Amino acid sequence: MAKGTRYHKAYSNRRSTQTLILAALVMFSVMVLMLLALGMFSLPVSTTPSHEPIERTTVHLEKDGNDREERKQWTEILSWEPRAFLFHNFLSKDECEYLISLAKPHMEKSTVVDSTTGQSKDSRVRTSSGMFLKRGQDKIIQSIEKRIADFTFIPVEHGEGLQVLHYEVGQKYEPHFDYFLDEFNTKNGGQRIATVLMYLTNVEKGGETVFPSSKVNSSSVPWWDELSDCAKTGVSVRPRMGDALLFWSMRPDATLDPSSLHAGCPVIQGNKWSSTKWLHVTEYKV
Ligand SMILES: O=C(O)CCC(=O)C(=O)O
Repeated sequence: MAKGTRYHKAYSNRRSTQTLILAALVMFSVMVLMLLALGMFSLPVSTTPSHEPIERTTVHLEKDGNDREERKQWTEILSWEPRAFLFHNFLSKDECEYLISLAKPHMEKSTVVDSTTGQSKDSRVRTSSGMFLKRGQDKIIQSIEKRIADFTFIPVEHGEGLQVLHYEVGQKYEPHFDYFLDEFNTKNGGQRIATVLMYLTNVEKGGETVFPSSKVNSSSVPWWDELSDCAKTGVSVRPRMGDALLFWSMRPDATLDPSSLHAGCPVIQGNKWSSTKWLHVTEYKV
């Protein structure tokens, strides 16, 4: 009998310990769920870009005269807010020089779009000179435009003609958005969804493209001291011949992304040549 009582006591002690552990686990889970719901606690999700370069296979490009050229290409994730990526060695040296030679005889003072009328106007915000090439103008342009479509997954037909820009010492493009806030400019092709900015020359000092509202800051990069002051807020890209910067003016949910605010910093030393491809949501008629 005494043996039976001891067994019963030990059994019920074990049961109550198990019940206590179970109750504690349930209470802990409820607390975690409540904190998650209140936004006071978050699970460890990485929101910063990895900065891990994504290797791409080396491309073999067929040049005029069946000459083959090899370039090592890789993509760097610069920022997720805005979504910005740098594609190294996107253009060959020959392609960069070709774009400059096509544009050079036709350069004119750059303009900006008037947000009330949608018309081009002269501005002190943008002091470079530039010109537009025709979409599909020749075989080399067609091959660059096809590469842009492959890289962005946006069809060639959604792109405006390439714009070639030239900045001399002191010239710049102040912070602005590439998306439109007027109805006039969205009639053809809808909103601008993304921009591909290709650097056609190196720049000795300054001339960086900067995203001042980016959540990421370039302060950890080894070349921080070489950046001009203008490029030290947010994330910035130093112009390197052949590299292409892709950034999105719209978020994946199709809303406009104000973190895509960007600027071309003043050139301090040297010359900056670049080429811009603006891509629209639907077909852009040329
Ligand atoms: O030249 C740059 O770095 C910026 C150019 C730019 O913002 C543009 O063409 O929209």
